[in-house]
Amino acid sequence: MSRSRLWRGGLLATLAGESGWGLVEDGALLVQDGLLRWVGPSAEAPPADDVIELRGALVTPGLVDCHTHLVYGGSRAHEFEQRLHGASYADIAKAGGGIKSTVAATRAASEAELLASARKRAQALIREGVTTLEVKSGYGLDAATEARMLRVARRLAELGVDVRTTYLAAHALPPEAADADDYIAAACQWLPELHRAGLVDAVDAFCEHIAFSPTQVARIFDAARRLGLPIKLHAEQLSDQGGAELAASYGALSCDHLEFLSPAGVQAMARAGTVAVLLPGAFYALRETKLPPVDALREAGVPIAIATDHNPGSSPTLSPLLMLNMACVLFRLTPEEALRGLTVNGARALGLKDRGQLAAGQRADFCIWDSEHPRELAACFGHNPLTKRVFEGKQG
Ligand code: DI6
Ligand code: FE
Repeated sequence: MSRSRLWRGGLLATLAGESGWGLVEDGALLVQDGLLRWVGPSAEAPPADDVIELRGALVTPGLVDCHTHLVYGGSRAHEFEQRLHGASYADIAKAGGGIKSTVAATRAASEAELLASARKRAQALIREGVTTLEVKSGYGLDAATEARMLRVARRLAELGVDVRTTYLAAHALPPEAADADDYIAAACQWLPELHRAGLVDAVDAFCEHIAFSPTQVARIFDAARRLGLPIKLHAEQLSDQGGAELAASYGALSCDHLEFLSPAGVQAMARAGTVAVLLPGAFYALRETKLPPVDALREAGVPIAIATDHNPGSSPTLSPLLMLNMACVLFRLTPEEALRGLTVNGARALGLKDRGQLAAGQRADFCIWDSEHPRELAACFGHNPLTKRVFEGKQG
């Protein structure tokens, strides 16, 4: 057993239970072997080998960014200008820009180049308190480049962040593919080897009129199911394709985006225990006007997560803290729902139960902030009050 360490005298936002901040004033955390061993009032804390005084600082669980496309080559800032001149995201995609242009740049990039650019992005997320990070493939769209992306994603763990990888070969039709069904068949064939190499934690797809149909997505899900891999889905971002119902029928961990989610989709997700991952960065950057059905999700008891969706096109943000603010201002989440979305429910969207709350038995991944109350994290924007980030019990 390693030395135990007590962090004492902080304002803990434990997020314990299903709702509420779970505040503990003058609270303490006992850490040993990378885990929280005890959480409660400082006055009742057990003895420890070392003691660190928090001096009233706010402590929250480490942030979980459960949806990113962090590994890619090139830049799409010119598309930002095109959209400001009136072109839509779908127009740009149909004209061969969008995801396809990032595919060309990613295929042209070496593994070292992809790693160097992805490390900088991951470091930006880490500076705002991210301790668990999901990264999707999907800019390779051939076996070799999808594998390269996933290897690079895995290596980001060297920065001191827990990385979950998601196979998203069903993101767009690659330029050399003549037929979408044939491409999906190929993408299903690449998966077992990537899985054997330990590169895949979950499988995702883009179900949309500019991407793949529910029937095509179901084939990818079947391939995932044969390997026992959990599934996720980019669903109802630009239109209602019934993707959420399909994903729920496979027991999906999450459906993500969801602006066009139908009442039937909400019910299907509630029955399956599927998490709704809302992505305010993409909503904002694409100047969307149709809001995800937050009230219906709440009423049905669907857990809500939020994430950056960092990607070079529709959500080029590297600020999870800004997503807290946007989730409240744009989607009308409460600050508490937003923080739960970026911690415990983000973890749930990845199938992880060992993080996202400050409680005995959870991983010792937490953030110390120069803030007086957790609601300040959502109210404030363009400012980072993180003073310390603890990952697996160690200060970064
Ligand atoms: N939806 C998204 O938000 C990303 N992929 C997707 O299917 C955007 C990907 C991109 O524009 O590069
Ligand atoms: Fe995405």
